[in-house]
Amino acid sequence: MIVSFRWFGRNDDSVSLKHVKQIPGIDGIVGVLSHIPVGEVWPLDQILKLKDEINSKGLKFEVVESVNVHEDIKLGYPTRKQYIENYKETIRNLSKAGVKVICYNFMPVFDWTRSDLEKMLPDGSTVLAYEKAKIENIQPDELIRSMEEFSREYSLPGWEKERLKEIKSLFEKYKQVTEEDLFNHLHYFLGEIIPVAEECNIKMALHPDDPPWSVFGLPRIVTNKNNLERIVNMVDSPSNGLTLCSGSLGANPENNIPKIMKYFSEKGKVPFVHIRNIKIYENGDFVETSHRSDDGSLDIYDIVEALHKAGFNGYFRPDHGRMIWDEKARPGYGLYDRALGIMYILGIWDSLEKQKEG
Ligand SMILES: [Mn+2]
Repeated sequence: MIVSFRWFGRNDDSVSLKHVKQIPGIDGIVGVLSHIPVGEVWPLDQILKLKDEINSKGLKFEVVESVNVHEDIKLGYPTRKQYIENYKETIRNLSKAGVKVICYNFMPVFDWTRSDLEKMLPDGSTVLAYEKAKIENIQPDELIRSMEEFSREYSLPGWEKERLKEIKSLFEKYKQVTEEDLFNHLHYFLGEIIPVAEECNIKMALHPDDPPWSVFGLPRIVTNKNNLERIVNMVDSPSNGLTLCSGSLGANPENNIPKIMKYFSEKGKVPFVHIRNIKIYENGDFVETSHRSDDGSLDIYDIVEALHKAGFNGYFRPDHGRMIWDEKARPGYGLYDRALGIMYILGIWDSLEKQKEG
């Protein structure tokens, strides 16, 4: 298991690479060029600059998250052709810089969705939270305003302003799009990009929808084991893989996360894993928690054990963390709790390794 840490770049992150390097067991950075508009090619010189900066601190740069997919591709518009060509070019450029895994998602309009970015837990920490009633009763543009208000000065990944300005017309466009249409558009996209990724020795890793159900009536398909299976079978290639994210898939209690992790890892379809715990309430609301199994509804021990049993040797990162010890950071992406998460997961992993030897 290769330990990595998401970092948004020196101008868009409160955490320094120097501090990341001090996390025990850390191997590399999950990087991004967040200022490149969705649909445009990531320029090689900028990728190489980022790589040099990361490498100069003794960290590797082998995973990227996210190269976002233009809405015209998800909508299946004829204009997708150019955006897909651009995407291929980005894959080629990333491979020239030594990147091995690209995490992406296929969620219409909204990336991850929460009702609250600073929900206080009983221990006084704050976390991202999802209250169903709040989401059902809020208009999308109100949600965007409140997300912006709480995002501090940082850009929110997947909530690019230029895209969200056109929110109303996007909703109109998706009215015609069924889940089956979305599957077809994903299939077309994979058919185009996976051969390029394969040539470049890059593994594409599709992230599940977060949360794994429809929000605001938009279609969502990356939500459960059956759909994941359908997607990895669309194009049969080692480059057509998944980012299995415990906290995203796990928000639906019907998704058995250890089983899903083991099943797809054994098939060789999991180049990248996100580990996060959440506490799910009776009514389906959830809050993010510390990684510890006792603190949430997911058994992180079982999840790590499932990966260990499957011989998982891909990249992992702690997903979100709580905001603790008065840290001021991008919601979900402080240093302290994510570092604690890594230590918890490595503690489990190391003891499993010892048991194997013993
Ligand atoms: Mn995730």
